[in-house]
Amino acid sequence: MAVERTLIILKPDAVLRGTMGEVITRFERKGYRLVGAKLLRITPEIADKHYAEHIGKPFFGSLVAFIGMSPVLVAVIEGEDAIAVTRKLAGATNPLKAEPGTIRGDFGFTKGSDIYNTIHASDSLESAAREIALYFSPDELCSYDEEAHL
Ligand code: IDP
Ligand code: MG
Repeated sequence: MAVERTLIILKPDAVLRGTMGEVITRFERKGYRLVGAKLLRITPEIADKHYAEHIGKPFFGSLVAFIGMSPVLVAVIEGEDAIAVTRKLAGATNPLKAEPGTIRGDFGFTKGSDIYNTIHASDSLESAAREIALYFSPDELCSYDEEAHL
């Protein structure tokens, strides 16, 4: 398995409910490293780029409103097989269907048809590269000294 980088976004429900630290802790416990992180607000313009594949879908308007309702924490996670494992740790898109023990299963909730699912995680090598470049310049990402890996 290769060492990969993937993008996560701790969505407004994590920021507003104060669960960011607990979510980040799960990645740290798993042995993954944070190689970049920043708070920013996802404007409709950024949302159009980030969620381009979903433009026109019935939930798109509520998704843009949700993702922009507060600042979010965008971060890059690095480690072995990080893209697939991060998706597994995140759990199913719908928090009511996500397994207990997953981030969305433990922290996510719904209100009617609105989904508050706590975390975004890139779904492939291509999306990870595209999404990391959308939020970070190369000099904002830190490499760890190989000898310092535990
Ligand atoms: P993913 O985040 O698990 O990859 P996607 O299908 O790519 O799921 O959808 C992107 C985001 O759009 C979801 O995380 C969720 O916030 C929102 N979303 C997806 N489907 C629905 C829906 O049916 N209703 C409301 N929001 C949705
Ligand atoms: Mg997706």
